[in-house]
Amino acid sequence: MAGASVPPGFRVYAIGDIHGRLDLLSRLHQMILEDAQGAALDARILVYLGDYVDRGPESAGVIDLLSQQTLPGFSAIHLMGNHEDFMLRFLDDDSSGSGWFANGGVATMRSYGVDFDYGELLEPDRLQDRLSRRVPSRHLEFLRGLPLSRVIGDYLFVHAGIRPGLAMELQSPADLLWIRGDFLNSVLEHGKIVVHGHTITDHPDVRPNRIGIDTGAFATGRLTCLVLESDSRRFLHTGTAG
Ligand SMILES: [Mn+2]
Repeated sequence: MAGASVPPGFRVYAIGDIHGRLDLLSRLHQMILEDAQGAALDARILVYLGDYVDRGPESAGVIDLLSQQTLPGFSAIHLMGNHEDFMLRFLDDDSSGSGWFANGGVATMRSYGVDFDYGELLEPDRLQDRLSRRVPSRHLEFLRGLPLSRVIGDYLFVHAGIRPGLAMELQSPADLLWIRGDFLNSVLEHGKIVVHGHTITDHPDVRPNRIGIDTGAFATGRLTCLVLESDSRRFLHTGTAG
């Protein structure tokens, strides 16, 4: 899709998977503030692509920051990632615990002050109870209210991707949160350029029909932000190129 753009006067900062790295998020926020300073803009929009929790050490801190005020002068869109879905499912149904624990959920529980030894992972009902008492209602409201996708101009923002060839209103939440191969390998035009996280690449994965910006921040220290303005694209990153 040549010439894809966002509306005149808009600048969009789309941020990839954070996974508990409050340190990197804070650094990136500072970079964004400096980047936007003095620019003549009608709208400065932050789009967070989901996966705020799990794996990294400060999931509770990330949710606390995102669920409070946004950067001054910006509006913010927070999308749901599959890891927020994991966490909410566990809080609703302890039988889903083992899948979440194996995918970084243990780090999230610790970040909420729920400490345990590994034997206790076999008693998910007790851990669910302890976590429920530790997660502030403001965090829960934030998590439960996250939308799955948003469109701005010629771009669609979503955590994982979309099922190629299917209209947006027919997409399943499971695909929007989880899809990989069928989306990543597709060369179909989707009507919009899809900006997504979920699947880690060393560098932003820029294709004609999609842009992946999950650079594995929790392990690499490299949190990536795509900056869109008019028909231009550029990137901000924390950490060093590697
Ligand atoms: Mn992720």
